[in-house]
Amino acid sequence: MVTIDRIDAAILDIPTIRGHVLAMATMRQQSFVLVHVRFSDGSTGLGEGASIGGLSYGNESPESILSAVRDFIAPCLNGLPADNVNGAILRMEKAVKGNFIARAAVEMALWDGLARRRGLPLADLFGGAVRTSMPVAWTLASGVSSTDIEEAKELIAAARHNIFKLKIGTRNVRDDIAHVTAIRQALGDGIGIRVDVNQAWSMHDARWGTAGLEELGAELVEQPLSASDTAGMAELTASSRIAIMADEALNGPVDAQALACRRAADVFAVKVAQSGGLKRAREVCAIADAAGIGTYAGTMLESGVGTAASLHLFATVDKLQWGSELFAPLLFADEILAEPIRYSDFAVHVPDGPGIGVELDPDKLAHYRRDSRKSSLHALTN
Ligand code: MUC
Ligand code: MG
Repeated sequence: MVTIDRIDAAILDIPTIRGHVLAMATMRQQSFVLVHVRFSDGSTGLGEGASIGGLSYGNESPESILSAVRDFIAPCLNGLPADNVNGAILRMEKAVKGNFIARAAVEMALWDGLARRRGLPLADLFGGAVRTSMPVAWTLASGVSSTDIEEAKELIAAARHNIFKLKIGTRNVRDDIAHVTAIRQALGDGIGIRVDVNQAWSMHDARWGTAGLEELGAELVEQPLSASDTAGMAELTASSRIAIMADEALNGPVDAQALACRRAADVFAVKVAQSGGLKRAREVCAIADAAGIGTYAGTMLESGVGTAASLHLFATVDKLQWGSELFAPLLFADEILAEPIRYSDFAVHVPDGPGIGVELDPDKLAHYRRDSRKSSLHALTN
């Protein structure tokens, strides 16, 4: 029987191509935790966990993810049967509460290892892909309207993106609406405009904001209110023509069920990391589907490793009415994969298997790695 032999993890810090201005933080770099699992037959699996803006987005940081993986998850999984990913998930959920991103990173590496041993794309472990590519939005978040417009025009001309998510919530509502209007007018019809408020609005702001956004033809507002304000989200969903999307409020199937019961969103931003893993993200999609809520493949701004795993999972879901925002590898100043994920024709393409279908570039790994512990570095590159 093949067993889980060793789990290593390391933080990589990679600069972004420009400041990424979100309501709660401005990112100038992203920090990913890469997880490498070695199995007793010599096979390996790769996973990733990323948070956004340190602890300003949620309750996990790169450092907490690293510690959870190394100090708590690895010891409870070592020696378990490698092919029983469901068993490992239960063991992790029993031993480690919360820490969804950390658990998801390890689970990803277990699925990747299993798929590689079987010589299959990871999507096949979830019943097979029903799509080989998906629409991919880009986030405009330079903080300056004219820079965002220039950036969007270049991306449209390159046939890379025709859906844009605008990060708002740092200004007052009136100025935010002026910012979205300027971009909408400059880009014209036929271009999808969505906004992400990252919880920055009060209910009063949201009433004005959603009305203004409806008027200018935006399609969707993501997490306008605090993640804890389910009643407010339900009220907005009932009263707005523009779609209301839950993001930070959605941490796995239990939240999905609660939001669906209260009809507190039109759309779920389903994130593998935030859901607690690929399997639980698939369950979130099933709840959305059963409740008539649309799905959107979200990101925690992962590198190509986490992005590839998400692509495999979202390739298998029946419906993906709002496409994806699996663009993050393009937000970083450098590529850590040996072969980058392909973006063309306004879509992102699912990498071919086995496993997640991508490999790390060992030189990039060595370059961006935060610590210099050679033992882990060796394990991550072999
Ligand atoms: C978020 O809140 O959705 C996703 C895309 C992006 O630019 O930021 C993330 C976080
Ligand atoms: Mg969001």
